[in-house]
Amino acid sequence: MLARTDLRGGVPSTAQLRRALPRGGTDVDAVLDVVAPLVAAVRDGGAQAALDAGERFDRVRPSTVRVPQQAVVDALDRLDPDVRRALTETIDRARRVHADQRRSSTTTEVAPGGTVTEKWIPVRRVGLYVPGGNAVYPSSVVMNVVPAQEAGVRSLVVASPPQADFGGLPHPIVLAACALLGVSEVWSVGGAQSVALLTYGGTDTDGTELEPVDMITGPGNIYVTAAKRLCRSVVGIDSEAGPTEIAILADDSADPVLVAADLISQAEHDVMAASVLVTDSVDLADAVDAEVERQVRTTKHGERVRTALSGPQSGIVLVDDVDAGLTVVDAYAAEHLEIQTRDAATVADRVDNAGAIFVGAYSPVSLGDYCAGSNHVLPTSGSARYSSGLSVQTFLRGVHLIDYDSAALAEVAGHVVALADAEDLPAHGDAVRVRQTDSARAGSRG
Ligand code: HSO
Ligand code: ZN
Repeated sequence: MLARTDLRGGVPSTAQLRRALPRGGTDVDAVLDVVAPLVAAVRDGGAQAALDAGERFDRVRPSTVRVPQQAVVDALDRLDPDVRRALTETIDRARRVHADQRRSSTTTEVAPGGTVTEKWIPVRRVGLYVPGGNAVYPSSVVMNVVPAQEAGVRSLVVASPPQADFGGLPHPIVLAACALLGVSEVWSVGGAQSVALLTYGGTDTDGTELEPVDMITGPGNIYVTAAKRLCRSVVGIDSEAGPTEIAILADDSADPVLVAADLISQAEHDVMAASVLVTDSVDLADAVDAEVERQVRTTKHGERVRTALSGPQSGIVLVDDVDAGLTVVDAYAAEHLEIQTRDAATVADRVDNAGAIFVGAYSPVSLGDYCAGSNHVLPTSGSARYSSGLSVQTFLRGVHLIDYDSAALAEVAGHVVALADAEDLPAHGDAVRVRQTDSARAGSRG
């Protein structure tokens, strides 16, 4: 089922690797024409336009966008106790990891009397999108909300698609997760219209104001991603999330049963999901192939998994050795990378590009999806080469405070003037020079 790419006999260049490696990806550009008028309609028509779009595309129309507080409380009351305990543990672990990411401000005395302080200020209001679709994702509520809260974001709204089966409210497990996290503002709106409404705000059907946000995070389908691309000049966005990916770097010490299970686990998300094994062992490749066939027969979403694993985005890459494998996984820059080799921690330490790295046989991606304490909103489609997963940092802005006294300014004034003149911007130099004359300073004080 898994196609093979044979890279034995020397590691190709990064450019060749990028062409040779299996990779799918969605064509967001292709839906921009459909999404742009929808975003414009919601910008101009607010909540009514968003609800109209939901009714047209998803055939469900909640009476208000804002979910009544009582519905959020009720959802938690009805939550299965096992799921409640699991979510509580997930939240607790995620909080511990994300609390450690908080940054304190730094002050550098650049010269006597001249300091630059970098202060970290949380984004004021954030919209967190939680998709519906193939699965419900209360875990994604946790992964979006916890870093925002730990960063000190004071105003948070969770938006998730209305479900016809639940009276036009988002899925009850999503609502229950919001309640557990102390999130009281939830909007029942999904898809591209959700991103547009978060961006521009509007007035709800009962007259309540729906305040626009400053930043939107969270993964969604191709329409959500297109809307994020269109709205990103007005709001901040975390990233354009593509289908989920797992790459596994394994040698002959790996257990094919575990490797196959992990490849299947992420393929379960989506027919476009990518599962890639990179190995220097043909025996392991053969064993994993056989194991995948065996396990797919009994897994619940077998059809979806089969489609994902046999797509061009999935496969097995054969390499000469683990060193060559490291070059391959760095070029691929997977959202999730598992290291199932001898001395896995040392090998993991040599990886440059991955959204998250799972070390050894007992750290599967599923653990990170739910309960490791790490974040599962991670860079996809190779963007791990230059970006990171969601963290406290996502929700903070570093602002410089520049505080020089007159002596400190005088000391460096000549350099400012020289650079201003070199750039033919003499008024810049004058703004410093004018502070150097006693009369000007006395005048400004008087
Ligand atoms: N693997 C997904 C996250 C997820 N898995 C949510 C299960 N639920 C993307 O990192
Ligand atoms: Zn997952």
